[in-house]
This record gives sequence, structure tokens and C-alpha cells, in this order.
Amino acid sequence: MTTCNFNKTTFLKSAAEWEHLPDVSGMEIAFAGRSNAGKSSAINTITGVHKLAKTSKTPGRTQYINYFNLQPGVFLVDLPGYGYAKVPEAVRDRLQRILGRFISQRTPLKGLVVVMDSRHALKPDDETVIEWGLSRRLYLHLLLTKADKLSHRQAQDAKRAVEQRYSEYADLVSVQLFSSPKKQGIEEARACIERWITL
Ligand SMILES: Nc1nc2c(ncn2[C@@H]2O[C@H](COP(=O)(O)OP(=O)(O)OP(=O)(O)O)[C@@H](O)[C@H]2O)c(=O)[nH]1
Ligand SMILES: [Mg+2]
Repeated sequence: MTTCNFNKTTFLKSAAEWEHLPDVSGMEIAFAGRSNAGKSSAINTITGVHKLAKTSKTPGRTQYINYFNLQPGVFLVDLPGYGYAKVPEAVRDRLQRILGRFISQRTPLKGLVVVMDSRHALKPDDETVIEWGLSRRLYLHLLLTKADKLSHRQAQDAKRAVEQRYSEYADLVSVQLFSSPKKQGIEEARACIERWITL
């Protein structure tokens, strides 16, 4: 098991088009999820680097594929959110195409963190993204954010429901509760990423 220096993560680049994705040698760990689920916040909280990824109260904030360098040869990728109706249609179509292609085809992609609001997990779009990942046997970590908005009991129930849905893929899929403001779940998320790096 490696120990990563998460707080040394740096911004590498933003790409708006497939052709602009960096030509990396190494592996990528991407964060996907509905708009406003808390992907960018999770990247900041997990790395411990304040304002590394831009966050916003306005859904649809991340409209590029943003690359961060965790350590030589390991990249964290903040993907644009899906499912937000107010992004102009042309932009949304472009983003959805690049997102689907990224998850299904991007060669260096090793693991996908699927970020979902724990109060509304496993929407149809989330299940589609998870299916894309499973069909190429990516490692998937289902990060249930905003756990601070639920009681302990509700949060445990939400986690159990997600675990049950994918119990037949227990070799690929893990599930955890997370809260950025409470800094809950950082060690568990880091341990998952560290495990993927060694696999
Ligand atoms: N209470 C609470 N709020 C959170 C949490 N994570 C994120 N938020 C808030 O949710 C909003 C959206 O967070 P972002 O991290 O920007 O969400 P995103 O998934 O990157 O959104 P897009 O870039 O639009 O796809 C912000 O107002 C955050 O402060 C959490 O764990 N708990
Ligand atoms: Mg974002």
C-alpha cells in the first residue's frame, strides 16, 4: 500500500474537448456525478487543498474536464456534472458526449468515484454512468455526499440501499458516506484511491 501525499496535489490543466485531454502516461481516477452533487468539493476535501477545484452553489459549474496531479503518474480528474437542465442544450450535449466517451473509452482511467447526494442517490443517470464503468470493469467508489444533511440512521439506510443494489459487483464497487463541511470520510476515500493505485 502506497501512502500518497494528498495535500501536494496540484492543478494540471482544463480540457473542453476530447482532443485537448492531456497525453498522460500513468493512471487517472475520475470523479463523476450529477451537477451539484459535490464532486469538486470532494476533491478539495479529500486532497486537503483549499480551492483546488472550483465549487459553486450554481449547478453546472464545472464545464471542463479538470486535471489534477496527485503524484507522478497519478491524476485526479474532475468531470462535468450531468443532469442539470439549465445548462444550454448545445453545451449539455457536448458535455454529455465527452463524459460518456471518457468513462467508456479513456485508456488511462482506472477508477471512477461516482459522487451522489446521499439524499438522492442512484438516479437513472447515475445508474447509466455506473453501468458504463462496470461494463469495462473499472473500479467504482460510490461516494454518498452531504451526509451531514441526514440523521445517522438515514445515512446508514442510504448507504445500505446503494450497497445492496450493486452487491453482485462487490469485487469492483465500494460505497461510503461523506461530508465536506464535516470532513467526514476523508480517510476512507483516501484509502480507496491508494488501493487503486497499487492494484
Ligand atoms: N452540506 C453539504 N454541502 C455540500 C457538500 N459537498 C458539497 N456541498 C455544497 O454543494 C454545492 C455544490 O458543490 P460542488 O462541489 O460545486 O458540486 P459539483 O458536483 O462539483 O457541481 P458541478 O461542478 O456543477 O457539477 C456547493 O454549494 C457546496 O458547498 C457536503 O458534503 N455537505
Ligand atoms: Mg464541480
